[in-house]
Amino acid sequence: MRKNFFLTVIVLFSFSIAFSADSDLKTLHQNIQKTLTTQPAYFDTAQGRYIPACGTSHFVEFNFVKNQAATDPSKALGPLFHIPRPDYGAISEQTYDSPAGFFKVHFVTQGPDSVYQSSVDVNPADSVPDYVNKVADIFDSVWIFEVNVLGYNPPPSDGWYADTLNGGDGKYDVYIVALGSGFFGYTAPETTSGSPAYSYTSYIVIRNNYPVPPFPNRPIYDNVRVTVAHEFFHSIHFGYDAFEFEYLPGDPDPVRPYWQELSATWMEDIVYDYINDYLSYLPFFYNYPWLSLRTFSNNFSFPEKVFHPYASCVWAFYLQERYGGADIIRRIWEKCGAVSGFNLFTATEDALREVTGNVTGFSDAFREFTIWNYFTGNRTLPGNFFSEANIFGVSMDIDTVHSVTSADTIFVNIGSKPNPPQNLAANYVVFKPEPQTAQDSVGGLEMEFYGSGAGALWRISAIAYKSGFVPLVKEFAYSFPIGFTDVNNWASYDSIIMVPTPINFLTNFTGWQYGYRVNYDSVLTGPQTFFTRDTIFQNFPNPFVIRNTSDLTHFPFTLSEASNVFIDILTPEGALIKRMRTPQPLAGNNAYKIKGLALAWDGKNEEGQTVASGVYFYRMKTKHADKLMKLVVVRER
Ligand SMILES: [Ca+2]
Ligand SMILES: [Ca+2]
Ligand SMILES: [Ca+2]
Ligand SMILES: [Zn+2]
Repeated sequence: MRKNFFLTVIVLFSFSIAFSADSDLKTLHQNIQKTLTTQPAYFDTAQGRYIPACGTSHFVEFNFVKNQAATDPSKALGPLFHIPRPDYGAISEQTYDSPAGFFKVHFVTQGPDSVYQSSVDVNPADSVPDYVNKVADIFDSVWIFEVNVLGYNPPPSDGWYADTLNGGDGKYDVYIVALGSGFFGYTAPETTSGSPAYSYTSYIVIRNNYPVPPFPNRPIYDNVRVTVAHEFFHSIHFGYDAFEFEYLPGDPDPVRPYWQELSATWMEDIVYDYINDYLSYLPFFYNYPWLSLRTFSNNFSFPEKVFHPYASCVWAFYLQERYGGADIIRRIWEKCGAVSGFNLFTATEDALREVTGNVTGFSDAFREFTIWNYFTGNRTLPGNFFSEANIFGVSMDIDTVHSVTSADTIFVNIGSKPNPPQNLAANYVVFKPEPQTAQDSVGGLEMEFYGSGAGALWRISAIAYKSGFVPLVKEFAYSFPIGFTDVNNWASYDSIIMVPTPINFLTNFTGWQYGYRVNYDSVLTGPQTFFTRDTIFQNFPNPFVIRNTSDLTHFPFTLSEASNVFIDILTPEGALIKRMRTPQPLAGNNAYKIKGLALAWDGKNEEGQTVASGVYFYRMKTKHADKLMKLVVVRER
């Protein structure tokens, strides 16, 4: 109560002064409002489709500018300076509290902001348009998923600030309005929640309609679902740290919340695996392998930069699928929230070292990520790398393809690459072995790499790949400026791919040049094996959301030799719910990692009943592995 009173006084005080003291801020706010209500969707001619996005970054930047002004005494702007939320002008606003009680939905049934099918009120017939009911249900469902199931802190409540400013009460406010066709919706960070100071309250604005086009042609509520899953994750982000973005003073795009966008786009698919909206962004990653993970822009002259942060959701997918499930992303966000402002890279480093027993850090993970990215689209290798790689529709753009015979030496000077990789990006250079005789099919490739820039901190991979088989991956031994590796038995592979990546955090987005020398050597022979032991991975999707009787969760693994596979699903107390085993041994030296190959469970117990929502364990055994893992079941109503 005391906190309530104290903060309310500050709001009123700063509000009255700030209004006249900082007209710049008001102008900036008006410009953002204009952008959000008028900007059309970008039309991507290559894909032949419109690509709407999220408007949140505009308000992230606004909040940052506002906060800077607030700490400048000459601006006389208090930290609680308040910009009005969306309103509906002369049309009187209606509100609807979501059934689970988390949200207050603001809407109108007349005028330009009028909701989709505003006169349809049958399911339920409660004098609230069905669109509003459905939006509220989806918000409740997403809150339960992201907060209760995945374990994130709920966004801080705005209940303590003045009634005229907080939407009416402490419920989280959602405003349904007409937006420019460029936007699915946005989330606006608003005011410090007090503790810590960088934890912010927020509100969400979503569309009153999702017309096709420019929005994807699918049931309208699927467009609402991905929007809500994405935007509500932003409101969680602002609760952890409203300033968790890279800031590059003087840059045309100084505020770079790419981690918010990539993790929110990833979250869409964690909550609603079947919708796959993220696919439309992927060409802006895979066609531009040299662009840094830290790319961010609002300038549509460079659409690849505008959409790159959304497409970078693949980094979050990699972290999730490689390091034991969705928890790794929450761990990173929790660490981001422990330090005011941008600390993403140390947060990621620390989270990775925790979950791998200090074996893997950021640099190791990023190098491996560059390998996963090669095996996407038409290079998908079923059972390996991204579980949805086959639907990505794109594979990594290749810089150069060199054919190599035993007589050739491929030599490329430093400085000759048109698109060398920026930091946290890569190039893909392919060498095609072309042995001419039986004699020179024995032997392998000798590879040398020349790196420019001691600051590049190069990590260089070699992938030896025969189409359809699990690739052999090696890392070059590298000490600035020279690295080398060998690939034995070159005739065993269709291609040997060199993947150089500079893994540093310098505020320098010039590409790092490199060169190389590659030749055949007859002495490079010797056997290679792919799997030396069995590996059991996290089930996917996890959490396992059961909406339909056909929904399945999959249990991926690899086998070094032929083996039966056993799975027991258990309650947290250890009671057996369901036992599964393969009817006969599965082949060895194989990966069983994708839908159709991995073992699957429909969520039913031995009696054929779908189990209740909750945490379960599964024990999975193969000839050479035996592991107890956790899984979460969520039944949707
Ligand atoms: Ca409120
Ligand atoms: Ca999916
Ligand atoms: Ca932080
Ligand atoms: Zn977003």
